[in-house]
Amino acid sequence: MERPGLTPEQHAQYEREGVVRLPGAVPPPAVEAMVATLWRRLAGRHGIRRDHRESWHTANPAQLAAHNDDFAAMASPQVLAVIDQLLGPGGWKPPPRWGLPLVTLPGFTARWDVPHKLWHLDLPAAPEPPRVARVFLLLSPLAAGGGGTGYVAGSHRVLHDLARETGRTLKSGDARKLLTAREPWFEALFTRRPGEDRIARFMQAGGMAGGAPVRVGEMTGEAGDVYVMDPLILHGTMPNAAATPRLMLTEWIYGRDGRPA
Ligand SMILES: O=C(O)CCC(=O)C(=O)O
Repeated sequence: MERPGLTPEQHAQYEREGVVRLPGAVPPPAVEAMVATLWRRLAGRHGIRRDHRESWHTANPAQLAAHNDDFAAMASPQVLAVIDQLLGPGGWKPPPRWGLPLVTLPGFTARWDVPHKLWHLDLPAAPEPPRVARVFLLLSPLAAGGGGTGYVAGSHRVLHDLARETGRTLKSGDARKLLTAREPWFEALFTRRPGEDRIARFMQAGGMAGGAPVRVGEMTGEAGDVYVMDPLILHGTMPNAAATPRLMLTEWIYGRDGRPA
């Protein structure tokens, strides 16, 4: 069976913005099975139960990884085809296990806003960009403000150019410092100013940095949607101001000549 990768339009969006959504990339039965597994893990490790809201005692339950294949179904034929397209068939290493859970329970945030902290890179921006594909799977439907991963579309181009121009390898903190010093839009993003409408400024209007359009986005959509993200996209955990849990999985896929940070 032919496995569809990114369409030319999706590929262009990935290059331009650094993030692209693949609607329904993982089929519903696989998603439902992984949701059930994740709730079992939440119950086993934290006593957090799906049907018992009083047990939702922390916003971001941690230590949800496991060394098993519980979430291998996130590597659907379409996801594998996209990774082949980005890193070359046979040009990447299957991760030791698929799917690190990302959970944000509701009830800890009254009002959603664009955070000024938390923005980071997981891998350094180097003059030679890392050969890594980053995927996120939505296990629950996510509306705006529902805790989907936040990202700065276009930031990969700014960081790539900065790393090339300075000839430096920029770890997350260095990248933030350089962006703060050089790019007023990022300086404003990283600073909280009382009374400012940050959603209007950073998500609706967006801005320019280093000649590239930049804008904050949230991963929203339906359960089964997958987002593919360039590894040099600045991103972070967002608050969940919805009434339902944010359930996602993420994975890093390294090219054969790529190195983990
Ligand atoms: O919690 C999230 O949505 C983002 C997590 C994150 O920053 C990461 O996996 O690197």
